[in-house]
Amino acid sequence: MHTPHHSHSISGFLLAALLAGVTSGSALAGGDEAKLRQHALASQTSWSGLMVLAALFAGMSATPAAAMDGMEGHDHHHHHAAMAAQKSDVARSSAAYPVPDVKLKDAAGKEVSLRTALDTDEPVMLNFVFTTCTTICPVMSATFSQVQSQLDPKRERVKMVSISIDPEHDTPAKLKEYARKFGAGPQWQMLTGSVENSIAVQRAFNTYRGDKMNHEPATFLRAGKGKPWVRLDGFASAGELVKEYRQLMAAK
Ligand SMILES: [Cu+2]
Repeated sequence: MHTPHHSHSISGFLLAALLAGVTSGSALAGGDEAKLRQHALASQTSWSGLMVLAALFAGMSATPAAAMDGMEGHDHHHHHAAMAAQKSDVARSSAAYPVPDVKLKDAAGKEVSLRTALDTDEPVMLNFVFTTCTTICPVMSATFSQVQSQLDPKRERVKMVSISIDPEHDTPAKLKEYARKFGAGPQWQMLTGSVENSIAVQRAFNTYRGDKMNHEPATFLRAGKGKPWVRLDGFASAGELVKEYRQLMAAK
C-alpha cells in the first residue's frame, strides 16, 4: 500500500506548482486581452506540467525525447508540443451509462436528483473528483475551468457536473470552496451525497476503483438526453474537450 504513495507525492508536488499558475489564470472571468494572455500562459504552464505527469504515470524517462531531439535538431518547441500530444494518450469510447436514480446535494446544500440534473436536452460534461486530491483532480478541475473560457458563453452552452468520490469529507461547503478555487461558473455544478449514492454513480459510469486513491482520470460528455455518453479516459486537455464538445454538437 505504501509504494504508490511515493509517486503520488512527487506528482502532487509538481501539481501544486503547476496549479499555482493555472488557478491564477483560470479564476479570471471576462475577456480583455491581458487576461487572455495570462490565461494562455496558464494553459502552457499546465501543459508542461501534464507532460511531466504523463511521463511519471507512464513510468517513462526523458531519454527518448532527448534522443529524438538530437535527430531532428531544430524546432524544439513544436517537437515538444507533438510529443506532448502523443503522451496525452486519451482513449475515447462511447456507451449508454444508465444514470442511477439517486439524490445528491449541490454546493448550496440543495437536494438534486441526478437523473433530473443529467437528463436535460443541454449537453453535459461530467467528471468525478474529490476536493482534497493533490494529483488527478486538480488537473481535471483546472481543465474544466479552462473549458469554461474556451467555449462561447452565448452559443456554446454546456452543463458541467463534478461528482465527489469522497462525500464524507466533501460537504456542500467544501464543494463551494472548491468551486470558488477553480472559478466555476453557474453552469458548473458540484455534487456530493451519501457514500452509498456516490459509489452507485461511480459504478454506473464504471469509474469505481474501490478507494479514492486509486481513481483514474476520465471525462464524460453527452450531447443531450437519450444520446450515448462519450468517455475520455486519460488527461483530456481543455482543447480536446472543446473539440469533442463541438463534434458532438455538430452531429446532434
Ligand atoms: Cu483525484
